[in-house]
Parts: sequence; structure tokens; C-alpha cells
Amino acid sequence: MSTKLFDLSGKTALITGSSRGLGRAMAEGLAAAGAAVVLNGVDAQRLSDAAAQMRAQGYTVHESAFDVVDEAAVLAAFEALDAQGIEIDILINNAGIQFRKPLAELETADWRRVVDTNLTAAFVIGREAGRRMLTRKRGKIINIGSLMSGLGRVTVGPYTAAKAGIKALTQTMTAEWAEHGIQANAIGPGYMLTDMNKPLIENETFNAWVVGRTPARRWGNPDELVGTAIFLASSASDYVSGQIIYVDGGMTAIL
Ligand code: GCO
Repeated sequence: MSTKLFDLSGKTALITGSSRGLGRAMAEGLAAAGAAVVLNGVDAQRLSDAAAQMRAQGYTVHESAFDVVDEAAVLAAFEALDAQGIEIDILINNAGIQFRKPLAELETADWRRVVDTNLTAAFVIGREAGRRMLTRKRGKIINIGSLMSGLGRVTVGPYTAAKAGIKALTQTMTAEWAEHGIQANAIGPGYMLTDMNKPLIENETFNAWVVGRTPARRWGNPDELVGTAIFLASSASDYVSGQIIYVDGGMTAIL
């Protein structure tokens, strides 16, 4: 019984921003659990390389190269999936960027770029996937939030506003779609060893702060999100909606 609960065989998952980092780790994890995956990224070559590596592991992998902030490209990508008969059962809204600057120095254009990429895109892609899931009366949506979905930090204002919005968008998806068989939840990764965080990891003072502030006394590895992603993508979570699960070494649990 237990293993079947987490079996994703016969399901197809679209993971945005999945040619590297957290998205790639989750794509590998869902594929290992039996899902076919649709990889997404803006860099077609990097996407193709990632797809080839995953196919070499025996996984079923489709590629969909589009920039998540380009609404026309998103619509075209979903129409292409429709035309290929590829139904998205699981959506992971993972793609995101970071831009660190104090609010008083921040240009509005930079604010908009981060919010558009990290929040508005999750709405647009969530709407397109959700419309199709509603016709089938089933679907799983996993929005990737952050520690910043509930906590603030200096210099990451637009990222924080967007990730707090991700938590709220997840709750609205739940309010409107749970009765139609769609479960929408969020994952809040802690400080993970990713390219986006490279400047922080290499900063001795920041690194010491993360290690001291995190009960687990270490940064997280991207593959440590996989278990939570499989849980939220599988029938094991059919009565879980609108939640955010922090995978953060305990950081949000303590002062
Ligand atoms: C930062 C980091 C964080 C982490 C992550 C934490 O500058 O503080 O980029 O935002 O990346 O989002 O959940």
C-alpha cells in the first residue's frame, strides 16, 4: 500500500526551470518515481543536454523551451503539448530569479522583473495548467516558495514579495480548485546549495550565519526537496491543499 501511494507511473509532470538546480533535482526525483517529465528552460542547449542525460537513465522526457515571463510563449507551449496529446497531471512552478539590492536603491524595472518571473509567471502557467486540469477533475500543482514566503531579509525585497505571493496564490488555487479534484500546495526551500545562492555560500560571514541559524547546522542539498515533491505530486497528498511545507533544516521553526 505505502509504495503505491507515492507511485507516479502514468503521470506527466511539467517542471519549470528544470534544466538545473532545484527544478532538475525534482524532475529527476519525479521521473524516478515513475512520472514522464516535461523539462523547461530558456536555454535550449542546456535543456537538450539535461533531457539527454535523463533519457540515458531510462526516463521518459519531453522538452519545452520557453521563457516563463513570455506569456505568448507559455500559451504556445501549452498548445504544443495539447497537440502532442501530452496532458500535464503535475505542475511544479519552480522557475525563479534572485536580485539582491536594498529597497531604497532598487529600480522599479528590477522589482517588476523579479515579481513577474517569480510570481506572475506562476499564475499564468498555473492558470493554463489549471484550466486543463479542471476539465479532467484532477491535478497536482506545486508552487515553489521560499523561507521568504513568510520571513523577510534585507536586500531581497521583490523576491520576498513574490514568494509571499506564491503562498497566497497557492491558497487561492485551493479555494477555487480543490472541489474540482486539484490539490495545490507549496514547498518552501531553506538555504540550498544552488547556483543562485553561490554568492552567499562563498561569503564566509553569510555562510556562518546560515550554519548558525539553521538547526541542522548546514545548507540543504537540492535533492533533499525530492521526497516532499513526490509526496505533493502523488496520491499520498490527495487530502492536502493550500499548505506550504518548509524544507529548511528547521530554520523557520526557531528564533
Ligand atoms: C537570499 C537567498 C534566499 C534563498 C531561498 C531561501 O538571498 O536570502 O537567495 O532567498 O535562495 O529563497 O528560501
